[in-house]
Amino acid sequence: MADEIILLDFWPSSFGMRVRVALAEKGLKYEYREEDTSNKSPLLLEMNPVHKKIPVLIHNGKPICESMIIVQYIDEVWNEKSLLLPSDHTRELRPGSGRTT
Ligand SMILES: N[C@@H](CCC(=O)N[C@@H](CS)C(=O)NCC(=O)O)C(=O)O
Repeated sequence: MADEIILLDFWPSSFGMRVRVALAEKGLKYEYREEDTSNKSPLLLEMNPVHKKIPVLIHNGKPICESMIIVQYIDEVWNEKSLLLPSDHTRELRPGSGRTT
C-alpha cells in the first residue's frame, strides 16, 4: 500500500517551506492542506494539540510536528535518496577529523 502523506501548512510560512523543499527533494507526492492560522482546522488541533502550529506532516495517520523534526523524519524514512542532513553533525568538530580550522 502506498504511503499517505498529508501536509498541514500555510503558504507564506518559511517553516512550511522547509518541509515542502524536503518533500520535493525526496520526490514525494503528498496532499497539501492549506490552514487558516486564525481559524485552525479540527484536524490541526487534533494533530498538534500542544502548540497548534503548522507545519504538521501526517504520515499514514501519524502526526509529526516541528519543521526540523519533520525534515529529520523524512530523511530517516525515505533514506534511499541522498540525505538532506549530515549523518554526523559533530564529525568536523572532533579532534582528528582532518579539519584544520
Ligand atoms: N518551531 C516551529 C514553528 C512553527 C510556526 O511558528 N508556525 C506558525 C506559522 S509560520 C504558526 O503555525 N502560527 C500559528 C500560531 O502560532 O497560532 C517549526 O519549526 O515548525
